[in-house]
Amino acid sequence: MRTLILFALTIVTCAACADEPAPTDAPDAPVPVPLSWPTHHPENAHEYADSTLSRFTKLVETDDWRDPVWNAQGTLEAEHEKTGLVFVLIPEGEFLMGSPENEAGRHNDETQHRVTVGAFLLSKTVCTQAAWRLGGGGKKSYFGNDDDRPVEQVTWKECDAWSRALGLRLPSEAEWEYACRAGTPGAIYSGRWKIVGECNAPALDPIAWYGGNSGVDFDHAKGCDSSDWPEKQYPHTRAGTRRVRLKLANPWGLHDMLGNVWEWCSSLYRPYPYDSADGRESLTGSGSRVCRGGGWSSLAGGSRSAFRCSGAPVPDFRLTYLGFRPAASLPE
Ligand SMILES: [Ca+2]
Repeated sequence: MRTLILFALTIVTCAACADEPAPTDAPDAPVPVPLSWPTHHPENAHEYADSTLSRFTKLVETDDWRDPVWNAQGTLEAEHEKTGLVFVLIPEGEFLMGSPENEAGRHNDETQHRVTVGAFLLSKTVCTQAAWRLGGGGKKSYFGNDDDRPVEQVTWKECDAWSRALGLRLPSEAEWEYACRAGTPGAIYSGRWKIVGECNAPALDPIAWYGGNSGVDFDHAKGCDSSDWPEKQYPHTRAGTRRVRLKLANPWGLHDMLGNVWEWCSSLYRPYPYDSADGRESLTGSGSRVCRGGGWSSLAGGSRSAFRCSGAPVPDFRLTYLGFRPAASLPE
């Protein structure tokens, strides 16, 4: 994997977000336990299938989950007890995976095709150092001793094992891209996608820490020398990971999908079309696993929703700009 990977992200800011859940109508049917979240959608909330809502209810009634609420983006979320990570309920749906041939920064392994994704949960942030420790993980991060920074220098096997021990899992690359896009068709989930320089795509700045801005007001003693990075959006000389949630969330409430650290996916890297049944989701299969989203040292072109990083051999691959974001399945 190149140290600098080009990607551009588009962030969508959420308009007209509800400050708090709208009043809910009193349900007529008996409710098994007191629910703290409305069973009717507040204004601007996302539409979930009734079956998804009932499976989410079943999930948050277990001891492993707490505090379900509608968030400011109109999606449901709940906290995972053992790690303190908050997960967003990602609605089921279909999307166009990949990128159009005229997208700036595009690679030829991004052929567009339609993919259907079932409802699942995905952490609002990448796994932090605090969550990694709470979940039983050992000391790993180069940019360590900061609870709110991403865990990094973690291998795919470590992330997979850590997740499954906690009832979680890694997302597939289809789930990851679907959640990253959050309904947006463009290169990134914010504004207009334009690459001005190798490390300069202005629309990334509100949503992502990438090579163009990751050293601005850098706040960790172990910064890496960024003085010779090309065509930076802002001048900086030391860079590294940044605390999570400092940039705007995507339309479903997920932070740092683009930038900060790359994120391991469950999938083996194979050509499109994506097919979850063709062996690429085998947890024991050999080959490179996909990582997504770009990191703090990425070029603008590498920070796009559709970008696939394939240069990640398993099992020993670990980098200071590679972490992960756990997912969870809904109960049947
Ligand atoms: Ca990321």
